[in-house]
Amino acid sequence: MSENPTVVSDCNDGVLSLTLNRPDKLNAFNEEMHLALRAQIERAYDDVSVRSVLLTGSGRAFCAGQDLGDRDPRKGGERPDLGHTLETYYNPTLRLIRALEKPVVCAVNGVAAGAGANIALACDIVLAGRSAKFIQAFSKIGLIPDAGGSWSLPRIIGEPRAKALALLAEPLMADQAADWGLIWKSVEDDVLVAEATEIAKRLAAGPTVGLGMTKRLIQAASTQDLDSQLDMERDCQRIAGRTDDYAEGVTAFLEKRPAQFKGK
Ligand code: T3D
Repeated sequence: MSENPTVVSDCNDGVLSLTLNRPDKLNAFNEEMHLALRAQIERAYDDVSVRSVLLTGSGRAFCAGQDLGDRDPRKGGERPDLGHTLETYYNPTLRLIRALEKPVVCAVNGVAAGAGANIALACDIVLAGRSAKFIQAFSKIGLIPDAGGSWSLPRIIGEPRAKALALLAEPLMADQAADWGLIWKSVEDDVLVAEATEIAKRLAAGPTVGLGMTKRLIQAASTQDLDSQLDMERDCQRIAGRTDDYAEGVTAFLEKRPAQFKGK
């Protein structure tokens, strides 16, 4: 491992903790950090000991989006193909987070701007420190909301708020983000990581197969009709009903004791 990794990882109690780690750049994404984050999420797919993921940032920010130092027009040369960089870096990571059938908890520890905000919003349970803010910073530099923002924002908070945030690029404080239902909750800064870790641990001790399918079902609901959703529930419940964790959950209920799920 590099001496100063751009993503610090640690796996404990079934939780893969990932910390974006370029604090002097407010954890803005360079190529190395893109690849490191993606590799860690791929690890979460492959490693059965990982049963939830916790994503946060080091220092005073969560993430300031793309590293604009790498996009400096004053350096000359051809104008960049940003479609290519989305296709190569952001989009695969966004797709991986959404498709991972394990819960991803995000602890937004400070400002989340541009793609940094939208990566946070792609996670399954998002907590933010009270001083954190979300900024759809794109319009300030002539870009459009990416990293899934143009899709997730109107779905979560509706067109009027999505448009105002994206067009004006005004910061949205954590409390208001929680009031609008953009995130799960806002908590005091000094308890953020502890609360998020607690949630990630609880999920890691849960019935992983059922939790994964629950995530898939809820995500599918926004793009399919009720009949398709009912069919999908039937198919997923069939699988859930055959897991060891379901047998354990029912047995534990009948024996009046806490269930000991194994994630199988
Ligand atoms: O390019 C593509 O591949 C397409 C994809 C694009 C995706 C995107 O994310 S586009 C949007 C990029 N992000 C932004 O536009 C946000 C830029 N940053 C800011 O607006 C502000 O820094 C913040 C609002 C996030 C925080 O403001 P503040 O006042 O708390 O901090 P600061 O003083 O502006 O920043 C502190 C340092 O971080 C500073 O460095 P210095 O002067 O101390 O050496 C600043 O330059 C650096 N920094 C912050 N954001 C970025 C960054 N350096 C590089 N890239 C950044 N995005």
